Amino acid sequence: MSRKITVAGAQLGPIQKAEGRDEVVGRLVRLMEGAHRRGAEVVVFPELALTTFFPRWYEEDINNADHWYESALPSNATAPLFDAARRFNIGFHIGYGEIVHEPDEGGVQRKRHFNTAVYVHPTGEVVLKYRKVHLPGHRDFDPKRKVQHLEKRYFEVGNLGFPVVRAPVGQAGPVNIGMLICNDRRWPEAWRVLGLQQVELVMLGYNTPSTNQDAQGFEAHHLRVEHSHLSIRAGCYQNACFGVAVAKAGTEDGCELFGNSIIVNPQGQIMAEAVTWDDELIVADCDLEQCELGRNSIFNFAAHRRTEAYGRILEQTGSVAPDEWKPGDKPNG
Ligand code: CDT
Repeated sequence: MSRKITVAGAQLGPIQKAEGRDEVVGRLVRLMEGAHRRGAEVVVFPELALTTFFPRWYEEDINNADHWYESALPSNATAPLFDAARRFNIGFHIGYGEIVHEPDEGGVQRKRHFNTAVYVHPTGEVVLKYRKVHLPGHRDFDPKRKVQHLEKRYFEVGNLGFPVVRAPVGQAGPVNIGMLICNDRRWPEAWRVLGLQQVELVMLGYNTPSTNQDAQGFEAHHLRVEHSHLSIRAGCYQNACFGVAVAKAGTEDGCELFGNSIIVNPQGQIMAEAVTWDDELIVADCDLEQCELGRNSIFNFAAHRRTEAYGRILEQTGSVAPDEWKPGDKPNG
């Protein structure tokens, strides 16, 4: 059986704070229809694709912010997306704010908020759910910032690990699917956990401001896109997988997010890239057989990984500077 699939990334232009879910879902359905017309079997929408990037808005009591989250998928507002998936026989990935009542790590049942993504089969069934692990930004209002980035206030750290599911996609039969969300793409540990499960297709959405407010010195505009692409290309190459990385882009509530969504192959090559910062489809044909080369040669993990040398990765969170070497010391201090 051929292991070829056609994938689409559906980049979104800005979603303003006042834009209702119905309007947004209409845009998503139009993009999904376009993806279907171009032969795609899967379409990937960005992180928090149903609303504006609400973590930029400070809210004293997070309980007043529940309207930004989804408590059910599908809901009345999102049902047209699920109906369209069935109509066009296309699977889709979407990121959203999730509100759920479930026990916390201490076993206490309570309301919880996550930055979540799901992959939905063309039947409308949710095949895979992932909750963002690497939450950037800060918890409290930061008066020094022009624009807040309150992901640590709005979301708990994801508690599902980095799952990979083997599920049918289009004509290709089962495909090993995994997900990352936005900032996760910068962390090689996250990619490697997916790679260790033989992931073949990584779907990821992002909302990335085009200026870095944390930069002490100047971080050139173009390097913001470069760092995003560098991370995704390296992740795909080092883990022998395809990646579909999709932005919400443009000027949203006065804040600029970059676009430049890409589809990447296991050689780390960009197969397609968005050219606008608006609603735009990118499409590529992916031969999943290409995952075999890296997986069976340079990145044959069973043959070449040396876990005995990686202890620090799990034992240590922050970096620690070494003692200074002085003349007369032994090698390595
Ligand atoms: N959404 C998200 O994760 N954005 C981050 C930028 C955060 S800037 C405080 C990213 O890594 O793209």
